[in-house]
Amino acid sequence: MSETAPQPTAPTQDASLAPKVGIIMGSQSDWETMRHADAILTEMDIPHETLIVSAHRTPDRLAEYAKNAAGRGLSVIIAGAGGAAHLPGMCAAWTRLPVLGVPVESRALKGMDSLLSIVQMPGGVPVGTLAIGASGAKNAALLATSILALQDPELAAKLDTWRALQTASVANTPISEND
Ligand code: RP5
Repeated sequence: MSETAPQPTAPTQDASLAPKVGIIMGSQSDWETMRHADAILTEMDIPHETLIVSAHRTPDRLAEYAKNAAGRGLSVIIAGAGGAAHLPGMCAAWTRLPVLGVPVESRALKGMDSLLSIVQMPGGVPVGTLAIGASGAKNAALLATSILALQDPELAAKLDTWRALQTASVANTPISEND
């Protein structure tokens, strides 16, 4: 998938290729953060789609997307937004699917506004909130992978391998800049 712009996944007749995870974001400007979720899902060979869906600029698009998500076969939605970031919460209001919220780092408040907007959901409509920025986007995709792996032994093995490689990549001792 392109590193520069989110693209909707083309409709497919093959059920195994139908998207299982939806990555939505409030604006094109969120792609720089959300592409890290896209990269992990691509690495895990998880069929997914990436779309711009704004809670306030395209409210009808959001309602239609979230209401139809479960029926279209999606299992998890990752929603990234910045500022007054109501996208994940509003998405969760329209669907029973797990919604993972990624606070995008805002210019004015460094993402604290995004984080608090997403994490402080009133009881009854949960959003699983990740860290601000690229780490949050990456972890949202890894968490989505974990959720899907509960029902998919092959994916579970792939995730175990991914984690083992990560562990193996950590050096025992730091390298001095003078070496
Ligand atoms: C939010 O407003 C988006 O999620 C984005 O993080 C923020 C700024 O959007 P742009 O003004 O860059 O389109 O809706």
